[in-house]
Amino acid sequence: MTELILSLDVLDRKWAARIAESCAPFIDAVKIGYPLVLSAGLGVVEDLAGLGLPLIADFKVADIPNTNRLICEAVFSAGFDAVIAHGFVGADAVRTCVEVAHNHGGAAYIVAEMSHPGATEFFHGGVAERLATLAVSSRADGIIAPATRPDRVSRLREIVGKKTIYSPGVGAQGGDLDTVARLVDGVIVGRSIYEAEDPATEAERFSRIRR
Ligand code: O7M
Repeated sequence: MTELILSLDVLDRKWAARIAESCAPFIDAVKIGYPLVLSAGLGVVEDLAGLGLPLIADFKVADIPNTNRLICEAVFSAGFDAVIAHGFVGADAVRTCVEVAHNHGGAAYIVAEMSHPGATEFFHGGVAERLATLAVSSRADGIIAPATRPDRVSRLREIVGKKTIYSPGVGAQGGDLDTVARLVDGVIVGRSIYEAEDPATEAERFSRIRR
């Protein structure tokens, strides 16, 4: 079974809650980040908490250890269940995010390689492998890897073993749902669902990967 994670990158608090509620039966978690939190405020976490689904904070945290700690403490105090952080800031900064997450009974995921075309300028090749290795040595719960490059996901799987891989880039970015679903633990889908005329119907269609 592969999880379906709804990436709720909409800007309106009520619209976000409505989409999440209608899609809830078909998804395993909700990921929100800067677009929604900066537009609607942290109160949106309270709106979504009632769904009973894990809530992932996609702030791609990337700072010195002390600032990472402050950000992650705020994330978990707000009610999130997991945080996503960048690994290129180094082991000490990553370990801080993992520590705070685990102290709160939550999870921390590290971005290993990104899905957009420009990602190959820096994140690609050996760098992504090193970031995945860092995620393992830092005891992170898993990595983020690109649905747009299934071959790279397979390569990164060799490094992280049974650790969780969550993968964005399906649909709007061109990644193929069924191909990537076989390789990862969860697929992150945004626009293909929340921009659909009927998001719940689309979420149900995507939810075939959960079987
Ligand atoms: O399905 P989309 O393209 O509308 O949305 C994808 C979401 O995943 C969106 O929130 C992106 O910011 C995020 N994402 C990527 O698209 N590519 C990446 O490499 C990494 C992420 C991400 O979630 O990082 C944690």
